[in-house]
Amino acid sequence: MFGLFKRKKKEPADSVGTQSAEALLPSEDSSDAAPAETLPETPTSGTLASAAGEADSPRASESGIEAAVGESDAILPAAEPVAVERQPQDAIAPEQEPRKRSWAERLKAGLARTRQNLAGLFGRRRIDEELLEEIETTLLLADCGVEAAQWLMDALRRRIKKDGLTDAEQLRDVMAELLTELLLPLQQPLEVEAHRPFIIMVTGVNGAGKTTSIGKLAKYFQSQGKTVLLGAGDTFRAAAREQLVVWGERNGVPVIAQEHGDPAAVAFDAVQAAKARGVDVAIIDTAGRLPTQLHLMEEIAKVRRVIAKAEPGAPHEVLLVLDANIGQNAITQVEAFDKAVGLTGLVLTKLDGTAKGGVIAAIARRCPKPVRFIGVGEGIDDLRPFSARDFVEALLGIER
Ligand SMILES: Nc1nc2c(ncn2[C@@H]2O[C@H](COP(=O)(O)OP(=O)(O)OP(=O)(O)O)[C@@H](O)[C@H]2O)c(=O)[nH]1
Ligand SMILES: [Mg+2]
Repeated sequence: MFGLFKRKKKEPADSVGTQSAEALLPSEDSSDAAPAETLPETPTSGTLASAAGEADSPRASESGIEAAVGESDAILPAAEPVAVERQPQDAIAPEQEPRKRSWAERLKAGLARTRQNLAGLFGRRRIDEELLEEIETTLLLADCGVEAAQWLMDALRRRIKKDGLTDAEQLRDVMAELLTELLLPLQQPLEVEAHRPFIIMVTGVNGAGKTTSIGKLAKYFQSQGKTVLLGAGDTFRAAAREQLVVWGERNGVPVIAQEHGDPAAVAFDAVQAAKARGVDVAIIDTAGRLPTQLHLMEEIAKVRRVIAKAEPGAPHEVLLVLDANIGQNAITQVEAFDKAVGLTGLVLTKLDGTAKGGVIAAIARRCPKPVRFIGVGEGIDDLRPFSARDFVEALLGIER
């Protein structure tokens, strides 16, 4: 993966707006995905305006969209070579570990910090007010947010009273039960049977893991016997298109892209192609954007409207990809993207890293949306449907 980004940086800009877009996208790297509020206002507001201007060009206008689609200049079937030089294997090779850790091991490793903090509290000691305060602090430090921490503590106190609990060791199972109760409503697997093609639009801030998740989703749906098509709706950077094309090749699925398109036109093309080819699932990538970049939020709302023009009722799923490491900023992102595009589900990525895991509880209390998938790595198989029970077990270190 890293190699891909290294190369991307060396490439000359080869599409309209690439340079300005590079300037406005703060980082591709997850670790740099700063919280929206803390990012300085971009010094490139001039280039931002020009990027937005392109998106609003007559070519992209909703009235002119049919004409624009007719001009589509690149429909890239899976095996077809593309103009850009790359080495797909190198670019998206998963970790070269002798034995790759299992899914559960990686999730557990990712949540280790929170688990260890909680484990220290559920040891041999009596339940008292001091312990309860420590548990609450640990929940807050684990990104649960005030509402979820409060909800869990109230429920915990009720259970202690009701069941007459005295020993801290008894609290681990109670906490597991309460957390599962809190998270279970978010466990709603994505069903793609209802429509054909089933159109998925993928949104999120820069570097959240959208494109990587799309690559993994393509594999996931194929493993379910579905045919898949991808739409390269991140038209800001040529490298973004290339990245999706590589994932398309890796999965052996077609990628709809345009050399000089705008996001709405590409999305329209992708839907049309999905209908014409009779594929089961079309997944449309979009460029990363911050909720504070209002014109870009408007642009993505337009992409959604154009998809609906191409196929009434679509998109059938609007996913927000969230980096699990961003803490309470996740709430801001869910609310902002929901307002702009009407979210129907979330993908939580990077749970294999330093994520504390509690953010999912915060989402459950503050802005509940189905968590369709969670990601625990950069490899093609590192995405799974969210299971509240598995997640809680990994978080609390419960073996079954
Ligand atoms: N460890 C880990 N890394 C991930 C995961 N998902 C994505 N990444 C990495 O995060 C980085 C950004 O991923 P992308 O898929 O390019 O993110 P994006 O949201 O498409 O980024 P932009 O298009 O630039 O907005 C890449 O280095 C990915 O390999 C995950 O679940 N775990
Ligand atoms: Mg991307």
